[in-house]
Amino acid sequence: MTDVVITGTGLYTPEHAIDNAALVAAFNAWVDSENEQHAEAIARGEREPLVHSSSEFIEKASGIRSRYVLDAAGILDPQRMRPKLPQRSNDEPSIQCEMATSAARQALAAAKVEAGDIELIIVACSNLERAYPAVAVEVQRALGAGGYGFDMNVACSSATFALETAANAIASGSVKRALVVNPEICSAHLNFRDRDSHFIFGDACTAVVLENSAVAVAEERFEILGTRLITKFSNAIRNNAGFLNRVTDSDPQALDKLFVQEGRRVFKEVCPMVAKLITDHLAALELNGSDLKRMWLHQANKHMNDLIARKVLGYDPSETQAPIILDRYANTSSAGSIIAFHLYREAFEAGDIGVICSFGAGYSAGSVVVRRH
Ligand code: CO8
Repeated sequence: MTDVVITGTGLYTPEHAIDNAALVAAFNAWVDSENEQHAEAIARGEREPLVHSSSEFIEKASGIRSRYVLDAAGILDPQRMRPKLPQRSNDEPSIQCEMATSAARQALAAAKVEAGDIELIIVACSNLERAYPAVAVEVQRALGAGGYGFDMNVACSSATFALETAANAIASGSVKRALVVNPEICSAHLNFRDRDSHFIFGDACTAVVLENSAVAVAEERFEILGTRLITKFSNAIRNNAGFLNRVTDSDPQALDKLFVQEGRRVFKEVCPMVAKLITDHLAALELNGSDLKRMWLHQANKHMNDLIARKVLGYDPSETQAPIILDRYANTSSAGSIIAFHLYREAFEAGDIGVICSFGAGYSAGSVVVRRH
């Protein structure tokens, strides 16, 4: 049986950050201007006034304090409230390719692997900036990698689904080295005028190098003990943007073409599903919660992570057992659990076990159990 190891990770963080206070100030300025514009209709009772957002609510309900984004100015302009990312020509690198190569170069350096030795690239994320050619093939050329590449989308679970796909390609012998990248531009598909969700997402890109252990040279490596994936259809998180918008004669600017969710329902339905997935996966590997030194969980909501970790471990996790990065990154969709893995694996010694777990729209969830060599 071929052992598959993770030998390097990388993280691209955009330069711009928006804290809750700045985000809420822009949102509230827009609310005030809308209410002023419709003051007469509101006074006649024909229209409900819009309500302010609040930094205190955001931090208390989600644990988010700030987020990184590709363009802050466009989001914070109450007349615009969406990032401004100018269209590039076909001869320029795409935005996701740039994010991906930045994170990938770090991961390759950590793994001590030359780009030319990568035989498979999977670009896995919630939103791809075009239909084709695949961003992964562009990344392959930009890095000078060999083999083949393809894109995949399983929303927030894209990273763990791609890790399983890459690990299987290595285990079957079809490739020796693979690269998984997660360029998430969540700010482009977020409705910054929706009080319930305007604070949830940020942008980032992560990268992971996986290798057949027989060819790996990096000192720090994590053996993949097993992967397990589940999906269960739900409309509670949905985005109807798609190539048929043009021909269904629906409004491509309508709000259902952006991220929409029933947050409380997602919380209630997803937490038990994820805790069961991890617990069952550990049992299949003849492990249990007490064998886990760390849980690198998807970063959507601090209370969700605390609840899932408590269900799996049997007690309240410490900050080091289930690290939180969403306070400064917010929800970066599929990149979240990998950012946690990238930033928080200090003090991991040979034999220590952890789980990388992502979950989200679909519903979908993936568990990747790893052991430090
Ligand atoms: N400011 C002040 N008050 C507010 C605000 C606000 N901004 N928003 C809501 N409130 C009020 C509500 O009006 C309500 O008031 P009342 O009680 O008087 O009716 C009260 O606060 C409570 O509202 P909620 O019940 O909505 O609040 P919750 O406690 O449920 O918290 C959360 C909301 C934080 C959204 C929470 O429900 C949550 O985090 N849920 C889980 C979300 C989740 O995990 N989603 C997964 C999404 S990720 C994914 O898979 C998609 C990937 C695609 C990425 C694409 C990028 C765009």
